[in-house]
Amino acid sequence: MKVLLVFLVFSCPFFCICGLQGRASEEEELVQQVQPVQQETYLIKECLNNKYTHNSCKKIFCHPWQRCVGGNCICKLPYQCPRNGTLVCSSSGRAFRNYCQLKTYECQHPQEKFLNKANCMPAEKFEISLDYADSQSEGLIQVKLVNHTEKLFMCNNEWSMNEANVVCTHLGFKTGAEHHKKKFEVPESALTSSQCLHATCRGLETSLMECSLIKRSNINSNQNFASVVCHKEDDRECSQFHCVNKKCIPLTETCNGINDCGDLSDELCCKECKNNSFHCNSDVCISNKYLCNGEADCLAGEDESQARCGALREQKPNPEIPEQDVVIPNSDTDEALCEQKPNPEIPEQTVVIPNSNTDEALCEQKPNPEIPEQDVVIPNSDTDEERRKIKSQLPLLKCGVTNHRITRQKRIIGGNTAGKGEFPWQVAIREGSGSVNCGGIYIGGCWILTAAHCVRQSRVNQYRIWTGIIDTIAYNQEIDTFKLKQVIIHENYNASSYQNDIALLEMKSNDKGKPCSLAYSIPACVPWSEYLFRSGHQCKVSGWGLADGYTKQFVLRWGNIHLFPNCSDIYEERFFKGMECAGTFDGSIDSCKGDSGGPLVCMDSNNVAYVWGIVSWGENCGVKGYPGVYTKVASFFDWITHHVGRSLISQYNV
Ligand code: 4AZ
Repeated sequence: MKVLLVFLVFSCPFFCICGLQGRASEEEELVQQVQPVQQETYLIKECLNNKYTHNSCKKIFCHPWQRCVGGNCICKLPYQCPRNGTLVCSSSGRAFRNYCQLKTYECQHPQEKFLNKANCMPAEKFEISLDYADSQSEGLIQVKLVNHTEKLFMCNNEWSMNEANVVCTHLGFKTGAEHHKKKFEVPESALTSSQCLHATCRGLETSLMECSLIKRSNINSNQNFASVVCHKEDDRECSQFHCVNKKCIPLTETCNGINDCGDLSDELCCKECKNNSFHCNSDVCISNKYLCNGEADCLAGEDESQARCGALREQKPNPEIPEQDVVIPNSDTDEALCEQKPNPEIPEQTVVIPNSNTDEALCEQKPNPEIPEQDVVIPNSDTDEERRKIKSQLPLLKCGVTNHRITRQKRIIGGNTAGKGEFPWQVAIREGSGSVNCGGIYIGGCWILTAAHCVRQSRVNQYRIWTGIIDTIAYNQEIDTFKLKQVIIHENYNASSYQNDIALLEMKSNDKGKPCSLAYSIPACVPWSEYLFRSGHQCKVSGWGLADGYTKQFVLRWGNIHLFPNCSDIYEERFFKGMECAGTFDGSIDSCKGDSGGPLVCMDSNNVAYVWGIVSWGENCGVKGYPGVYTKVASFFDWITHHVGRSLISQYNV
């Protein structure tokens, strides 16, 4: 995408604003600069049209106090949060059972921000102010902590757009910060403080108190304090990168793993990532400090894969706290208190400073023994751990995991013979006592996913679903058979073009009154986002369809094939949105007649299987240059949830 870099620079140009205090100057004024023409190679234009933000669960995981509905993270109600957790207090002194409940309340009452963990104490305020500037939307940041009289400047080292966005959001600037550094004229006398407050935020917190805060000695950093210019909403022209929240940021700041926009929109549509940030398969850039931190940020978990993190996990104690950091005592009473409850992780001379918390919470703090002397962790801030805890308490759907490792046996077309339990989501659809005419995929409850061209509503009573089956001839006791309650064919299925070739079959329970119990089946997970897997990814197709030489098969077979790019170039006007191509370049492995309705599953980094495709059609079978065509299940996630219910198939974001 070619972009003309003739742009208006507001205030001081972005690249020249730096942290040291100095004189506010003419640079503040609107200046026009002509920059060389630059080719923007990082952004994906079609993706940008979707206007994805930090609330788009097709691109990111929702916060644990949110749910994903129709592709958007929306706030839960307090009762939908886990019940237990640490008590928290809001900025107006209201107590909440836990952090999740406060955050759900904050959604409806934006003024009600997080103040601290533990019980609420008589109102003592936490204050942030912007000082030493003419405008109220910018300045040096000063903070007064609860139970502290003095005001502290924020430390400037490691001060990034993440922290600046949180300060501005906290102060009521909805779109966060415009710049995270700017020169301000500050009298020498104001700069006497030998301490500063160091913040580490993820960037999407709404209160600075949610960030991890450490009081640091500022001796070595040369009185260098953090400043900010908050973004005021306006309708200025933007010839650089236009964030979804209308902020205008330099193109150079996109796809760098830093949330410059404040709504993440500069990081969600990236072909590649700059500055060593990590590129998720979903084309999202994440900061490399989130790699191997025990929490998946990429949809398919590749930032936490065993292959990437296996060795690292053994070496890395805590990725967030720098090596030389230690916690320091400040009062004798606190020290005495915690001495009674020795914590093996706190070195002898260290104690944590209390603010308005209970003694217990005080001693519960587990500071890192490596925080440098004179530095003090502000307890009851840093909700990241709390957020992770809540996340771990959310219900987790069991799907896509097999009890068996898939074996590689000799010989679908060019594939292998499946072993028992290797494809526990695979089902066979039979008409009466006839042979298997189509495959299907068990997705949980009483529900089977298949191709619309496999079934007719009028034959609902004739169909039988066979589960736990490998050999279609030899019936054994491990096979469960089910009659159908209903056949739901996609309302826009087109029998001549095979558009929307998808259907749901609801089985009748085999045990009266009880839900379907399938002894030998495990559901495949249903992908909630088209961005979970991309072209090139290797997936597995399985079925009882014709094999090499168009020969009939009785034992389940499977093959490794990969997702194809540019399928519309191959099948031209026959290819539609909601279809996906997969195969091998030489056509040696392919699905064929009889495999229809069956699964194409793709594995995420934890080897969890997602039903990515439903076998639909293709130009014959095994023909070089003509991969099989599959119904792209992720495109029908909302349709599926509408019929089967969200809770049954939502693996995350519930
Ligand atoms: C079929 O007729 C069919 N090679 C299924 C898959 C493919 C072709 C035909 C893909 O059911």
